[in-house]
Amino acid sequence: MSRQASISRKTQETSIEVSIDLDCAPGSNVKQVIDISTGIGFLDHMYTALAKHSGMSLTMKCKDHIQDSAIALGTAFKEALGEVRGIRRYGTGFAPLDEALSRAVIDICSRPYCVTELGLKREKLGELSTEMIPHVFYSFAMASGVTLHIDVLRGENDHHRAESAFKALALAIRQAIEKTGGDDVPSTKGVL
Ligand SMILES: [Mn+2]
Repeated sequence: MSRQASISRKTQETSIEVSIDLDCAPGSNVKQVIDISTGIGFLDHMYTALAKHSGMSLTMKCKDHIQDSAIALGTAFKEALGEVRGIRRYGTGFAPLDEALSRAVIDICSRPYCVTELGLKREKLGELSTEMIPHVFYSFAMASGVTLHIDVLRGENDHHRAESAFKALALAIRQAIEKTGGDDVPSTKGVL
């Protein structure tokens, strides 16, 4: 069973296309393809890091609607994952980038929640308003239905802090979506 999804949203204000394939990590025999174009270079850089290190193929075309891009990504992620069955469910990722270190913890549980402590001080990173970064994580969590905690534990440089946060999330996702080889629902309730 391939874990893929494509989302296309067109309104008078926005046009977004997202395609995702969750099983493109090295060794999977599927070539990982990443092609992100949001109109904001720094955001493209962050989404590219997220896709690369989570082992996904991800193509995303949108313009100027940062929040919508994160919602579309979350929606596509949830759709690609399908029923939460035969995966690890919980994932933890730690990622350094030079002096910065971040921790991300994810629970794929259909209980959307997001807590972030990023400690970003600059107003902008490239053309991206820094205040949008926690909003991207929040929107992704709400749309995908995951519980997400992301903390930047230390770091001086805001570019490094932000990028390590996205990479930590990538590693957490990669672990959480890993197939167990079984077919069980990873919950005492028997449903997620
Ligand atoms: Mn960078």
